[in-house]
Amino acid sequence: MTIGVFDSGIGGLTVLEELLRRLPRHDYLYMADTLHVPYGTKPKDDVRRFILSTVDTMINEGIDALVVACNTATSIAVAELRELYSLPIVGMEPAVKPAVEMNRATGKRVLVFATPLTLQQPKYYALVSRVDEGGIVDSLPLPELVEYCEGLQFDKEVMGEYFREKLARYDLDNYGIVVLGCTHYPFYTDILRQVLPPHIQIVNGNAGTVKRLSALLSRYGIAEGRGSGDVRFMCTSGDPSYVDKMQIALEFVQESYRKNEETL
Ligand code: DGN
Repeated sequence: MTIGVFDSGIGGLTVLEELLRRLPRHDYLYMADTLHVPYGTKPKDDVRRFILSTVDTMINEGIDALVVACNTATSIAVAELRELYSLPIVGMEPAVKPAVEMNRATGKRVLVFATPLTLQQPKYYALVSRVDEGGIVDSLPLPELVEYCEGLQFDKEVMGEYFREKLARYDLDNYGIVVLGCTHYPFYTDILRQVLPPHIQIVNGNAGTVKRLSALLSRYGIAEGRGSGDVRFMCTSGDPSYVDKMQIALEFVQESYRKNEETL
């Protein structure tokens, strides 16, 4: 039983880390669409084509379930993928609903970070209008962040400055939660922790996705894994140095999780 995990680049590794921790008895194929990363700043129709072609390659590799570990790809193509393939498929959803619920008692606002393409999609509008009765959700596109992440730019000074600039126009006292609505962004949880006031919680949708996958596998009768958490890495450009980079990046996420259990 192999679970396919797909992203434009290394972002989905933050989801893979959660999968390996929660569902260690499955094996994994991790696929990055390195020919086309980043997705979040490209035209929707192009991104849709890239997604369909990359998932097709993964299906041909023999996956038994698919995790679309990319918010941008989910908002554009998850419905179409479910029509095309009969295997269990789960996608990402920015954790707006739990954030709104968590903030109800405090009366503070919620700030969602995501790619421009995710924030422009009807799926995102539908989600916010469904859960944000009090009008407390604000959204901030971070168009540069995926490329910083792909370039392994994790310098505290450089990235701290980047976030401070993006947040300069917000009165952060009014906010209680920041939602990371792109799977690349949890790489920056530690840096954001230094930039944001201590009362602001940082949440992402990774645990929710893994829970939905677990439930879906049970429904398909394939919850019982017989694997051992093996991971095979692939990328659409076939570049072996990118495979090395994915391995290093996964170790980075696993190490951050161990250091900082409550926020990743
Ligand atoms: N990890 C993708 C996401 O969650 O939206 C990034 C998309 C992109 O390539 N910009």
